[in-house]
Amino acid sequence: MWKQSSKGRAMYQPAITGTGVFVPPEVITNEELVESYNWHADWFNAEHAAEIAAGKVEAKEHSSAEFIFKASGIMQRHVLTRDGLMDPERMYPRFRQRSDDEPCLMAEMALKAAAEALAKAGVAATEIDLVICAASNMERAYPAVSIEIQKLLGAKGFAFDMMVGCSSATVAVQAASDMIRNGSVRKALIVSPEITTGHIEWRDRDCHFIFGDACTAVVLERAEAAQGPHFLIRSCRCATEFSNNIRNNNGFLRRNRPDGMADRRDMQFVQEGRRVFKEVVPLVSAHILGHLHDEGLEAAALSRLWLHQANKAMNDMIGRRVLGRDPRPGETPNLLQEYANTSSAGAILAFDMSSDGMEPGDLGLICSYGAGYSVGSVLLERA
Ligand code: CO8
Repeated sequence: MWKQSSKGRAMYQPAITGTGVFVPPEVITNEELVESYNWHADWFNAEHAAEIAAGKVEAKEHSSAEFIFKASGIMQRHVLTRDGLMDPERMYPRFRQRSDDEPCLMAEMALKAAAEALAKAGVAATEIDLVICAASNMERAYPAVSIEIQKLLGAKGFAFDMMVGCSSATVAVQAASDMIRNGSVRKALIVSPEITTGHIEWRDRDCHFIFGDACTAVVLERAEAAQGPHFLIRSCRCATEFSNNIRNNNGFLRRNRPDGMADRRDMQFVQEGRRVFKEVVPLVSAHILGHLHDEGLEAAALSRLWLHQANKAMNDMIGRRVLGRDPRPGETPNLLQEYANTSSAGAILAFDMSSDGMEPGDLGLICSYGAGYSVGSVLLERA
């Protein structure tokens, strides 16, 4: 299934032929999270009683499971490990040191999700000629995590890492599908191993509940090569607009700056949640409607809207703005209650877990949004 471009070169129809998910088995419920946080807050307040009394340090208030569910729709999160998180004097996960000869943690997660995606697509790892590791943070600067994954899989071609916050996976889908469309790549694998628990601030009640760990994988290839049910990639749209409202200052110049190695709050995830909510809802709604308009489609043509999993109220609102009515059950799948925000894995997780029952010709749209700001939408047609 190829056609000529205006310059006479072959163009191929890209398709998603397999997806896979790895979710770590350990879970922390809101109640457990709040219990450990409140324990930490009491310990902190006792430790700093004198400074708090002198007005030099702010006392920590208790968190609440009711607030968390009401504000976000989250009931629990899966985590790679609970070890360290429940220790009131530590409050961040403890991972074992790995030698350079072992797969890194992100690669290990990616291999698990990739195995499922490749099996569903009926593609051997050795047939892959592009690997993109697309995630909101990377375990190291170099060598690229994706190149390690390429080697562990026995894949060919080339690999690169991509960091666009929660939109990393959808931006990677645009990049890979464009390469497949123009023939420079035949089969691509996108993995999004998100170790969000490593970079949230568990000691801050404003955000300690938001994230969970997960990894997704997507296999893309020419539609004509698909061996089973698949989704044609009709088009992608990516947009970015700079904002400091979601920020993490940890980086390679840390050691070189005054106070850089201190346990500073801004070296973990920081956000102005309320502002993000207010600014991103109209941005994403307009982005989706613009994408559909460019395709000559009305929102009514969509049978599924797989949105980034950040906040249930936010997704309900985007669903209403895009569809012009309340979304019907299952139309904008919500996985937050079980998995929380898994950053760039979230929208792919929704697609993987809620695309059953679609008939050939049915349309759906994946849309991620997040830090940057960044937005990425992928219009799919069930083949
Ligand atoms: N328990 C009890 N009370 C609390 C808690 C808590 N845990 N937390 C805050 N409160 C209090 C606040 O202090 C505040 O009190 P007051 O009114 O006295 O000041 C009150 O509750 C209300 O607080 P907020 O205004 O913050 O509450 P909101 O209703 O706005 O809900 C949310 C907070 C849930 C964070 C909401 O604003 C939200 O979801 N915003 C959108 C966030 C978003 O979509 N972000 C983008 C996605 S994230 C992303 O892209 C990350 C990319 C990088 C990945 C990083 C991985 C780690």
